[in-house]
Amino acid sequence: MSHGLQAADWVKAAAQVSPSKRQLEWQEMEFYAFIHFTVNTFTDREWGTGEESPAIFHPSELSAEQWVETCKAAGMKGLILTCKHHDGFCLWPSQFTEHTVAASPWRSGTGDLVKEVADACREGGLKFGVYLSPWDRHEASYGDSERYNEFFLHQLRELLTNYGDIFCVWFDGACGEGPNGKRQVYDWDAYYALIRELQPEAVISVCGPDVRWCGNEAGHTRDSEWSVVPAHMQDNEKIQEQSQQVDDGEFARRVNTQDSDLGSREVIRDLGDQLIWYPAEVNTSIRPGWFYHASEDNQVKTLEELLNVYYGAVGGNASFLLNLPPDTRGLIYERDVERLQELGDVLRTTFRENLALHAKAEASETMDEQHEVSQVLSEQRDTYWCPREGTEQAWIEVDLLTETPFDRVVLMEHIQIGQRIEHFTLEVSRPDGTWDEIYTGTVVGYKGICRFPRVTSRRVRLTIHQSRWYPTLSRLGVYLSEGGEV
Ligand code: FUL
Repeated sequence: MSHGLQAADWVKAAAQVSPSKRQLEWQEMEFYAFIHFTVNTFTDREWGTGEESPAIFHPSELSAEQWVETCKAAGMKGLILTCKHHDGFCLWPSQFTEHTVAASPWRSGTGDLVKEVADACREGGLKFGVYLSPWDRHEASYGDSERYNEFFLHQLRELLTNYGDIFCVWFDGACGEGPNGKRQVYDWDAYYALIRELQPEAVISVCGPDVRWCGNEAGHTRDSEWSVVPAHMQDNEKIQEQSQQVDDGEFARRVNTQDSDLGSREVIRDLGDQLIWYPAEVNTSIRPGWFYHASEDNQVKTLEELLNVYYGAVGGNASFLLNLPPDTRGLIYERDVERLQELGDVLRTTFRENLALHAKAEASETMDEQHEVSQVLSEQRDTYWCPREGTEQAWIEVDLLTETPFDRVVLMEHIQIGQRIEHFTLEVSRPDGTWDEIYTGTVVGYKGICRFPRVTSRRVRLTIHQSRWYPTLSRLGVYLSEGGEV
């Protein structure tokens, strides 16, 4: 064992790696939108060349309010806008390039789409985030590393000072320059320092230290998504290598199955203190492409597909960033709007009533009075149950007081002090006093949503078979989805 640690010590050390305040606040958002919109919307492409004329950017009915209302109907808590995609066209009138909305006919060249969206978000109660593509196919200084870094910092400063609070700065690892293209060395440290200075609450995602890209764009989620992972996962070079490098229309569907385990004991065993809190975000589009294409109007993801990604991501210790591409009118297309409303309705109905709110709970053991097992039934976020330090196995039994039908159990760890649960089962009692296993799971983390066919029972028992040092639980909720839900 490296660093001279005993087994119990390295497990204990891993159990105590914990999130920053900004990571915690971001995690609680759970579900939020990506909006991909730029000249590509009008050229019907996924990657622009950088040579598009700003004259083509002319949405006829653009309404940021409609975007915000659609996100809210789906139950989302925030929105990230592609302020500049790889083609370099800026949705705000940047002072550092001519290639912006100011040169377009939209709002007679007086528009500022970043402002319209930021204002609509604030008005509607959504948090606002920015996507600024490091790869820029228009900007002449791209590849002249120092000059471009300066340019990029200027653009960042504009976005981080003129549009109120920003919850996320999303840096894409994608680059299609290829081996013979321009080679730009990004000054990540300078970018991060500026973000920390101007928006200290913002998380920096993907090519950044706060939020980890899940590794695919297909909506594929891991069975065991650890937030505590090896520090080398933060390596931007590696993230860029895994990111999109050719516009072949295939990348968004590809899944790399080799990296299914990023944080089990086997993976972290010899890493000593080289572990970090680096939670996952699952990003995918509601359609095959990231930008709007009329030809994809019939390929909007089904409610079932969206629910599967939602449960895999939000219910699997990750967040869900779902892309909604506005069309050439500047509106989210009717079919997508309907689908998002359906999704929000189903989620609201399912999680409206926690059937365990007035239940009675009992645990195998409890650390002290402050951590009574009844804490898991309350909706309060910062109270939690735990057994004594060093107890890795424990159980909690919840008595719903009456025979109750349900098909979802929500578990939440108190991740403020770390992620610990490694293996658990759920059982329900039969009237004759015996128990039936209905679910077996691995990690929980911030939130684990267990989905299973409807059962009717009075008691549900959670058994934690393995955890790191000692488990914590801040919530055990019991829910019933409506008949129509998958
Ligand atoms: C990719 C980009 O190349 C796509 O165009 C899109 O922005 C997606 C979110 O990231 O890597």
